[in-house]
Amino acid sequence: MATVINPRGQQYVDLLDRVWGERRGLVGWLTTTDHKRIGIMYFFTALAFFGAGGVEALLIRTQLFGPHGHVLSPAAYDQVFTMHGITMIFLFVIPMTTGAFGNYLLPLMIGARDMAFPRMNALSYWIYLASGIFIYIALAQGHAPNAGWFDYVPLASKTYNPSINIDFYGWGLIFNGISSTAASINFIVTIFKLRAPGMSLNRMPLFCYAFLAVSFALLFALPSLSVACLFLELDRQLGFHFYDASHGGNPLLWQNLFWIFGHPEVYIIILPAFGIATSIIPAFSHRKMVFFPLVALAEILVAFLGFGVWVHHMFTVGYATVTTIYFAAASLIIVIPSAIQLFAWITTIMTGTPQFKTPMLFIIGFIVFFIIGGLSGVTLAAIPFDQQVHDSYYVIAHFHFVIFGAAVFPILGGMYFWFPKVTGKLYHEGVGKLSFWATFVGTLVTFFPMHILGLMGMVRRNYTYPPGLGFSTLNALETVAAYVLAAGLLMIVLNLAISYFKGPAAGNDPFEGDTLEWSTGSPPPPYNYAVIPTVTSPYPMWDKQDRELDNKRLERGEGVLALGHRTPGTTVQDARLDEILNMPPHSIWPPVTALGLAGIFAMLLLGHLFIAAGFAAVIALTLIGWHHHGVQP
Ligand code: HEM
Ligand SMILES: [Cu+2]
Repeated sequence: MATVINPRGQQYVDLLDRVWGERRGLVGWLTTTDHKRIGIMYFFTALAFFGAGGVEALLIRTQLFGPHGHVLSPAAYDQVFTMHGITMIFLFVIPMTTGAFGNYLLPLMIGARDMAFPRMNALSYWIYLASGIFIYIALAQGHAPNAGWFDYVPLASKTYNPSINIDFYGWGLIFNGISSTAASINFIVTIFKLRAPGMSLNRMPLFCYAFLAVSFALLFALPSLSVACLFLELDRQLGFHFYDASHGGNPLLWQNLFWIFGHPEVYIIILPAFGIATSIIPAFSHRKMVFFPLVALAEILVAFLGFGVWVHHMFTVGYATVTTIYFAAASLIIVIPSAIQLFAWITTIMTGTPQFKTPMLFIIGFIVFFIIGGLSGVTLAAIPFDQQVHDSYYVIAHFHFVIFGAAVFPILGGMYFWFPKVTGKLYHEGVGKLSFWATFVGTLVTFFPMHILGLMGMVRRNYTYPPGLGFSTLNALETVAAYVLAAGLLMIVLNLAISYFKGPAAGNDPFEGDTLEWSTGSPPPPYNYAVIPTVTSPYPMWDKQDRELDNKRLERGEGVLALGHRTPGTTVQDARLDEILNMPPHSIWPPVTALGLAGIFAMLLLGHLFIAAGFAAVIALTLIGWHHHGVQP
């Protein structure tokens, strides 16, 4: 909206700047409730955890470079691979997609001025940060969780793991889950109630459908993990017997509760990647996405069907075939909505005029890795084959192609794609392409040979292996490739960091995107849009007449809502104007509440239940202060 037509329009913009202007300095970031600033905080925090998870991955690979590695002791190795898994999944990939991309882009894409619950949004971030620090204090003390990211009992029980390691896992994940649950509620209400008037559900971008599916999946999956961890801590700290077979409990209860969460979790990881892909492909193919309604439906179906397959992680526990066969069939059915999306992406590219700039290259990489990971996934749904390769490197290969290849590549492509929007600068295209090829080749060579090692019998989670089993050459190759991959990732970060300071100006819409965020400034002003945008199709940015109409509306002061922190509330299906919502400005309550919660979990970890109750009282007081302000929470 940089192009203001007349002085009257400029007056409205000045007023909006005064009303929505952010506080400066550290206090400004500490008390912000602006979704863009919160998105940026999520981005750098998740990037730091990606760095930590990456260092852990390189430590693992260096230890496995050759037989009889001595980089890590067996005990240290257990902590490192466990922390690698926990970090990459709970502290990097989900906060990066939902926390950073979702937070920054979703309100912009639906034409809103903020998320529905701005202070709760800030709270989600501060809890995420606190829970990440909580878990990393364990590593700093040398007591990191060490029973793997799915933490099976009885290995994780007090009997076999008497120290505090597992308690950091149990309480840390419950703590972290509060952040994701609050964020999901925020996304669902924002998507259903804050879309710009006219953006009916059939005009909502596919990116938003992916985030709607993710939010519902998180909301329904997380309670299973939280209950599982609570039972674990009751067993460990208060001597209950939920998982203790010798006292009538059942260790398989943990596996079922964990994977009822765990499998939907993998779709929670990949669905935002689908959303990013559906944003980048139309822009660089210069055409609309084919089968739009089917792709939207497929995104939701993937999340829904993902709740019915969890036992495919447990084909070796001895369940009857009548049980496992259902889960095998259900796992194969999920291929259908995934394939619908795959063919829609490929058809859109092939029937458009594709331009292979860096963001698009990462999406091509994503499609290649999604196919490789998807195909190995199909083989793992075949029970007899799975029983052969369960817990081997074949499984490690499979999920790294889907989680790293298919989930992280769109994140990397998205970083390049929206960098100009967030910073107002262009990145270096040549270095961008180079960083893609290093990352692509590094990923392929790091993880593909793992299929072969798995078929040869190399099992996961072993800190070393003897010579003479034929594992050495492929492991050495994988380790070298992992360093090439790391170099590629570093090149991306450096390219964007240097371009932030030295890059040429990008303008509002350097890639001719189709969604609304490209219609406002780069970076967007704190109020996002001077005029709440007019929307008449799923491709609002390509509806030039509507964008011109908005300029005219600004001159007339229509839809400006400049009196206070305001954004329109609209009806769920047709997005007809329903009410004007008053949004809270900055607030100190979210970080204070998160600090109180950290106090509770620290005391639960140490077994000081009464002090934990004391912290709960403090939080009750902050919530009274929080609700004292009579505006949106
Ligand atoms: C950056 C490149 C990466 C490399 C080189 C890498 C390498 C590895 C290796 C070698 C293992 C097996 C350790 C063992 O079983 O002994 C592993 C496990 C794992 N990785 Fe990665 N990984 C990378 C990125 C990621 C990402 C991005 C994610 C998720 C978003 C991820 C999630 C996991 C999980 C969940 C495990 C299982 C840990 C466990 O057994 O508890 N990895 N990784
Ligand atoms: Cu699964």
